[in-house]
Amino acid sequence: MSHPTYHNFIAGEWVPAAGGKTLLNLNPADHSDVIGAFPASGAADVDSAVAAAKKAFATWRLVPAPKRAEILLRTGALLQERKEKYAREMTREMGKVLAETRGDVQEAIDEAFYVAGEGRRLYGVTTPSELQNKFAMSVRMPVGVVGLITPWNFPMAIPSWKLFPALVAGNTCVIKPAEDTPLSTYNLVETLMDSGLPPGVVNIVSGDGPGAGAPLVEHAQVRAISFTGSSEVGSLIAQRAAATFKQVSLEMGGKNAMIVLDDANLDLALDGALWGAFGTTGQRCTATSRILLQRGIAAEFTERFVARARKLRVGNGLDENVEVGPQINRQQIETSTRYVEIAQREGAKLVCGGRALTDEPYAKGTFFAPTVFAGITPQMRIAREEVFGPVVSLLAFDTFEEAIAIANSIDYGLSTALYTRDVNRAFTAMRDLEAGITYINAPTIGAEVHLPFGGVKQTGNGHREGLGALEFFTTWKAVYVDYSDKLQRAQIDNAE
Ligand code: UN1
Repeated sequence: MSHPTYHNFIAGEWVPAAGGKTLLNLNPADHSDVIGAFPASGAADVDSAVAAAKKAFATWRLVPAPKRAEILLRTGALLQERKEKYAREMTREMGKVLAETRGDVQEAIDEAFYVAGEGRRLYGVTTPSELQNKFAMSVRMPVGVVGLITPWNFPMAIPSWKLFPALVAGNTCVIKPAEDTPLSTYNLVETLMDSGLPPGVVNIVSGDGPGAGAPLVEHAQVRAISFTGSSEVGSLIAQRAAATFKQVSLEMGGKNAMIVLDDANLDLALDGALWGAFGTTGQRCTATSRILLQRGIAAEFTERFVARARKLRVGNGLDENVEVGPQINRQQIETSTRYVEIAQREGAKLVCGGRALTDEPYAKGTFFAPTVFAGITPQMRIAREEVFGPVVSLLAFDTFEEAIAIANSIDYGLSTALYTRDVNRAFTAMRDLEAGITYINAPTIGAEVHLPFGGVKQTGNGHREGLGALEFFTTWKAVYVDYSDKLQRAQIDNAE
């Protein structure tokens, strides 16, 4: 079967990888459906892209920020027109159901409109000088050429979280999309170009991590790296980027807990748990992967939750009746399978699913049955390590304090949720849960673009996307203007 060949996008031109190699982008619901061949880029391609970005920076940084923002405004409007087409293409390359890929494109639209408003803000600070007739202010400057490395689970939303704030601030970008889902990044960049973005301001280098990501991280001309992906890769990136003193923003794994107290609205908690655990086939860094149940409701919750998990319709995400799409690739199926084995060896009770689906109509894709483990203890690996698949663990607890301690007893700290009607406990949880995000009476997934997104502990290195993104993509400059017409020595001439 024939399929299109895509190239890298460098200095506004489509160019094949210097080495001529390609990687196939497959539909995870049907691996015989090839979306296209994408470049398997290497260091030479990264060099060209960085050179183009560096050249474009000389002029892009001087474009007034409100003008840069207008391009994003147009991008948001064009994405609205293209939403359905891009969502369908995203489901074909990534697998998640259409309602969710529409949401993914919508998240990029939201980000475009949110960040476009920053073009007329990008606030700095003025402050009095300690000297007379001297003016002091701090202004935000672009960082320069930035490298963006994005994951496959939010193929358009996450690139938009990084590209748009980087651009409004005056940076130029080289983006390396995940090799499983590059098309959605192409669609996003195509829309930016159609909105009037000058050539060279955004460049795409496709390929895998070792081939294309590593040279970007190590490149001397790249001033910052923004990465979303696993904690394992994030740690490697931080170490390698340290050699050239790059700023690095890392958004990584999670093992997100939902706590359900005895007084919770159980119907609501069940809806939330099902969506949090199996939405996006569990492949969100915010996915609910631990459900902590207070003893009084644990049995009823478990029974009702498992009954509903069993009934979830798994299949091709383009079918509007399907609720759970495939996993992205064979490697993820292997990870889910391995964790099922680990959990069973540890004594966890498999109550639903637990295996790859290989019979028709699943034979050509990479599907995994929605999986529930009960009887989990907090020390088990299944309760501590990220699976990134449709696998959820149920743990029982007695007191609220115990639940908070269990929720906090892991190395990650991205998202958390509490279901209760007790306002005192809600506020205590907001204060005490060690996580970048806490939901009350809502599941662990579903962050909005204009709030800070990111986590603590091994989830991140202190940066935030959304509300925090401009902090990362700008650097402060302090400016002093002395209008006294004489030399004034700070700390000396004004001293007693
Ligand atoms: C991710 O899984 O990396 O909050 C991002 C959410 C989405 C973003 C998830 N808006 O679940």
